[in-house]
Amino acid sequence: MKRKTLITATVIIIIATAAGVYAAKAHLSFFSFWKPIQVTETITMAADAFEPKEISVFKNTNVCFKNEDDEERWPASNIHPTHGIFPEFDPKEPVAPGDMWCFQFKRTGIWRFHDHLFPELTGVITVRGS
Ligand SMILES: [Cu+2]
Repeated sequence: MKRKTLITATVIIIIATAAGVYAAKAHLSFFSFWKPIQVTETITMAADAFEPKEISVFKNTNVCFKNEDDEERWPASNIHPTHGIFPEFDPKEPVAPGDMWCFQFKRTGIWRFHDHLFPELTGVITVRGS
């Protein structure tokens, strides 16, 4: 009897953990009080654009900018050249080809950005509360 109870409890814990992990990945609001996983999104800095150019994420998401260009790139908050709208959203230096720069968005809002070295390249990150 005790062994059966132990097995049942173990199965319930495994299912609950799996559901929690799935919920955290899928941003299900019911489980938003418990997010064991750091959610990360990647924006590729391709030769002529940010890909994707627009993303919507939940607060505290870590957004990584991966430089797949063969030149230095520099993602940063608008407005060019001062980046004053969200000054922390700025690596303050170029990102070398093949490197990546990540930033955790702790503030909700609609954050427009550009490439400081190629200001015509732009994008938008919408950060929602969880
Ligand atoms: Cu700039």
